[in-house]
Amino acid sequence: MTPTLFYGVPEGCSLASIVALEWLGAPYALSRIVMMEHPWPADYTRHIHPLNLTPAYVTSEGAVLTQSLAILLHLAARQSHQLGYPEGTPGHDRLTETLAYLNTDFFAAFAPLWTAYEMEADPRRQQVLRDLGRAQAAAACQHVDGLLVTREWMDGGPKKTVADAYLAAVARWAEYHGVLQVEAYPHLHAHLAKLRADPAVAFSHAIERGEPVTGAGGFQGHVALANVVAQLGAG
Ligand SMILES: N[C@@H](CCC(=O)N[C@@H](CS)C(=O)NCC(=O)O)C(=O)O
Repeated sequence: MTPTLFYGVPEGCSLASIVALEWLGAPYALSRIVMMEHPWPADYTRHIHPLNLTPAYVTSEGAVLTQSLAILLHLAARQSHQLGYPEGTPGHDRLTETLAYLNTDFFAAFAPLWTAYEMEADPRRQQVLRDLGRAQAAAACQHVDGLLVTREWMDGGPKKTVADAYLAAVARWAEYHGVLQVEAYPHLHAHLAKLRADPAVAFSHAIERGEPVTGAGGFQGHVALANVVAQLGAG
């Protein structure tokens, strides 16, 4: 079957997996989840992701893979490690270290902001969470800014990798929540500008916005959850 990525809007970390698929250029399909529309489809919970999160990726063999880290490392190994490095090499170690940091500490810095975002109106608690989120996000952006002083790409290697795709997906949250000016972190700002100018990143943003897209050739269109479940042969 055509590998299929379930991505979430708005502003999902799943953007990283769309970018990576687009960079690879091999055939893939997308399936869209509007994350604020509750409840999520029962079939998604039952057959795709029991935790009701995006992304989730169905491989060409019909295996369902969840967690950005697993999906991105799976994609990084494709096509002679176009977006990563062979296991057992220093490049692979540095990439996993970078991705692990971004997927845990960096991602978690924004958790209070997302909690405030989804909270029923309670201005006092929302403000506490936003203040905490601002401080955590600022420290995380400062750290990445420091790493990028000497790095051309996010993992410090000589080529773009899935770590750059993931950074493009999650670092944008600083501005989305209106708590930081990324210009205050000049190396991070420049790196994000470089990534935003990349056709695959622009394509992925257009996909999220529901706009017509022209990709690099791999994108085979959107598929409905029911069709994916039917192809899995799930009962
Ligand atoms: N550890 C998971 C986290 C996934 C996650 O939190 N996804 C968010 C979007 S970035 C989501 O689906 N949220 C759904 C919701 O909040 O209802 C991963 O890295 O894939």
